[in-house]
Amino acid sequence: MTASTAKTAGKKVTCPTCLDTFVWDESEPLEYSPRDGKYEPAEPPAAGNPKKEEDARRRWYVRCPNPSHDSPEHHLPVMYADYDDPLVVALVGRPRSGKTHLVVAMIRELLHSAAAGSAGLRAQPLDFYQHVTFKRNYLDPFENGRRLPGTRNEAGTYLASLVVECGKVKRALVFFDVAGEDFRNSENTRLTRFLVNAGALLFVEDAPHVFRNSAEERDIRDDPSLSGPLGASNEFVWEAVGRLPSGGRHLPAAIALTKSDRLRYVRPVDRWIRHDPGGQVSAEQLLAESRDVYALLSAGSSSMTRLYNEFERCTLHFVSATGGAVASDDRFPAGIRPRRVLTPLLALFAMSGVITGQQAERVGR
Ligand SMILES: Nc1nc2c(ncn2[C@@H]2O[C@H](COP(=O)(O)OP(=O)(O)OP(=O)(O)O)[C@@H](O)[C@H]2O)c(=O)[nH]1
Ligand SMILES: [Mg+2]
Ligand SMILES: [Zn+2]
Repeated sequence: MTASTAKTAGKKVTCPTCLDTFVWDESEPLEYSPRDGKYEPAEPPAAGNPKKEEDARRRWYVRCPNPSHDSPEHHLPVMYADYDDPLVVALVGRPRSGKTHLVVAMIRELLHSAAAGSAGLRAQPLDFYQHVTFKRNYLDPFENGRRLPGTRNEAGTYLASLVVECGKVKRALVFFDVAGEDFRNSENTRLTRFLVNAGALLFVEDAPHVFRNSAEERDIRDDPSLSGPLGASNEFVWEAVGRLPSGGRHLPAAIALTKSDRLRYVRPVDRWIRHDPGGQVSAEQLLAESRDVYALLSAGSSSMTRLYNEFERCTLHFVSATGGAVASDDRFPAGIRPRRVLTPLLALFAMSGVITGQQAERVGR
């Protein structure tokens, strides 16, 4: 038994995939073989050298016992047990609102940007092999300016898992991003049961959808990439909120008005969207931005302003995942230029105790 094995023995963990809680047992570690796509019993490391044992353990997995037997076989990296239960970041928003592009842009900045570093954050993938797949399917195409497809997640699993460190805080993170349509699917509620474990909520609304009275309106209405009637009430969001534990109003919430590049000639969006605050966490700036988004939304989308009023700690944001619209060949013609995408995530981190300090304490209040 390695030192870490002893530390985690008997620990209760909640699985990010099936969300069952069970007693951790890594006495039969597995190793993943990317060639066969299989998990096989791990070679025991050379005994007596704790460094080698630790290094071997980094590549080990355990099979989730899934006590409720409701999910296909799945595995957890053994490192998972070294952390507290993860912060489950739940994306919620209507179909085609821009959830997937936004969360991919966020994770990209969290992992690789200087801005994340300047906020004191260090993030890395929790599961090496899963990350290879995530990178191939999402990060790389996004980076190369390709439009990401609409979400079809029949398993209801998380999109990505990371470990984030900030000062003394070390926390696993999992991001759930289902198809907007799934929030209205009352037949298969398994797809949205992650909401029961949500620790932070990222509501996504698209700017063109709620902004009706601009000169751009006709242009927006004719855009085939934007479905649904303008200004329609957001039943997707309310279905989701209805499933949150104890009403969910105590959970940290950020509302991202994405595709704000479409409003870049509209005041005061132009001012916000031109400037990216990077890793800065300023309670005053977040409040000023929230006020401006609120004022703009109160004309069109009562759902979002109502969320802001009802949630105890909530911030509102202008963001753009791509910096511009997609062209007919499913590419972003000028490549991707995300704007302010890290800010809602930093606000959520501040409200959920990943980022600490006096400023963080005041965010969203
Ligand atoms: N102009 C602009 N368009 C965007 C932006 N982000 C996404 N889009 C467009 O909006 C479409 C929908 O974005 P998605 O991220 O797939 O939306 P979603 O909410 O994940 O959709 P579902 O998975 O179907 O629920 C994309 O195909 C893009 O064409 C943005 O920041 N700016
Ligand atoms: Mg999606
Ligand atoms: Zn599980």
